Amino acid sequence: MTRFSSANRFRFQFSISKYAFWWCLFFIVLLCFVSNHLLLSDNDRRLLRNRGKGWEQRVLSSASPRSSTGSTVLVTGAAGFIGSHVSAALRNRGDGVVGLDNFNNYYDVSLKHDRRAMLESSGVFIVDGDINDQVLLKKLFSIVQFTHVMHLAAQAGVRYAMKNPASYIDSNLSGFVNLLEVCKEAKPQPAIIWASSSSVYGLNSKVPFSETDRTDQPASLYAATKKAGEEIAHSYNHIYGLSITGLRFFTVYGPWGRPDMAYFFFTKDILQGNSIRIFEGGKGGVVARDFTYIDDIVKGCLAALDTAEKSTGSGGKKMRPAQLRVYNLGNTSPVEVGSLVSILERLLKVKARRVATPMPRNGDVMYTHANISLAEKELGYKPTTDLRSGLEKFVKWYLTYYNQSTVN
Ligand SMILES: *[C@@H]1O[C@H](CO)[C@@H](O)[C@H](O)[C@H]1NC(C)=O
Ligand SMILES: *[C@@H]1O[C@H](CO)[C@@H](O)[C@H](O)[C@H]1NC(C)=O
Ligand SMILES: CC(=O)N[C@H]1CO[C@H](CO)[C@@H](O)[C@@H]1O
Repeated sequence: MTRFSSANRFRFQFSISKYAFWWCLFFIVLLCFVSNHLLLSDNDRRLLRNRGKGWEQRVLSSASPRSSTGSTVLVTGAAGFIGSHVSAALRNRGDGVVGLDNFNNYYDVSLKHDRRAMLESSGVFIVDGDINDQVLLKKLFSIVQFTHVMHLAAQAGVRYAMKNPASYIDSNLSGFVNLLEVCKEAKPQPAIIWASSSSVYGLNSKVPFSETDRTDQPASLYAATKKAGEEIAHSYNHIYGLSITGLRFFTVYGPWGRPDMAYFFFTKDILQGNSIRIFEGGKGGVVARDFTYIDDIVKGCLAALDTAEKSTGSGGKKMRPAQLRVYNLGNTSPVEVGSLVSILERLLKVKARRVATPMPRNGDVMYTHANISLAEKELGYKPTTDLRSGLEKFVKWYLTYYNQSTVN
C-alpha cells in the first residue's frame, strides 16, 4: 500500500510540475514576444537579426591595422564622398578602418554602393547603420578599441529639410551628440576629427577667412548647425577630456563626388544639352568659391588625425585638459562660378547653355576664401591641385563612370 501511495503521490507531483513547466514556458514565450515588441526598436531587432558572429568577425578584421603603428579608425559617412576617399587612404597606408553609413537615398544610392564595393575590395567593411543608433555604436565600441573617430556623416536632404527642418537638424546635431556620448564613455576614449564647414563664416566679409574671425553670424540653418557642432565639441572637450579637431571644409570636389553639387550637375547638364543657371551677385558682386580638390582634403584629414593628441578622459571622467582644434581646409584661390563652367566646357568639348540668374537669398554666401596658414603651420597642409587639373580628373572619372561617348 505504502508503495502504491508514494507512486501515486509521485505521479501527482509529476503532473503538477508538468503543468508548471508548460505554464512557465508559455509565460517565457509571452514575455519574449511582448518585450521584443515593446522594448526593442526596429533597429535593435535588425541588429539582433543581422549582426551575429560573422558580422563581428568582419568588423574585427576590417578594424585591425596592417602596420604595427597603425591606428584603428571609425569613419562615419564612409560611403559618402569625403568619407570613402579618407577610408581608402587610411586603409592603403595600413590603418584599420571600420566604416559606418546609413545609405540614405538623398542622392543616387547606387553611387554609395559603388563606393562601398570599391572600399570592400581594399578590405574596408562598411557597417550599414545610423549614428543615431546608440545600441549599434556601443556594440561597435565593445568589439573594437578605436583610437580615432573620423566623423564625416551628416543627413543631407534639401527637399526633406524644407518640409521638416526640425527633424533634419535633429539628425545632424543629435547624431553628433550621440557619437560624442559613446566616445566619452569608451575606455580608452578615441580622439575625434569631424567635418565642420566654411559656411560658419556666414556674413563675415573679411577675406580670407581665418580661424580667429567671427563665426556668430550664420547665413543659413546649415551653417548654424555646423557652428552649434563646434560649440558642442567645445563642451565635450571641456567636460570629458575628449580630444576634438574640427575641419572647416571649403567646397570639396573631385571623382566620386556628390551629384547635388554644382560642378557635378553642371557636367551632367552640359553633356545633356540642358541649360545651366549661373548665379550672379547683385551690383557687380562676384559669386566665387574656394574649390578644394579631394586629394588635398584627404591629406589634411590624415594630417589632422596624425597630429591629434590622445583624449585625456576615461569612461566618462576627465583627467586633465585635452586638445581642441579647428582648421580651415581650403585651396586659398577662389574661382568665379563662370570660370568653373568655362573650364568644364573646354574639358567636355561642349558649349554650355548659360542662364545668368541673380543669387537667391537662400543663405548661400557669395564668396569664400580660406586662410590656410594655421593648417599649413600645424598640419603641414599644402594643397597642390588647381581647379583645372582637379576638374580634369573629375571629368575623366565622370565619363568612365557614366560611360558617355560624347568626348573622343
Ligand atoms: C546636415 O548636413 C548635411 C551635410 O553636411 C547638409 O547638407 C545639410 O544641409 C545639413 N542639415 C542642416 C539642417 O544643417
Ligand atoms: C591668416 O591667419 C594667420 C593666423 O593663422 C594670421 O596671422 C594672418 O594674418 C592671416 N592672413 C591674412 C591675410 O588674413
Ligand atoms: C566611353 C566609354 O567608356 N565607353 C564604353 C561604354 O561601355 C561599352 C560596353 O560596356 C564599351 O564598349 C565602351 O567602350
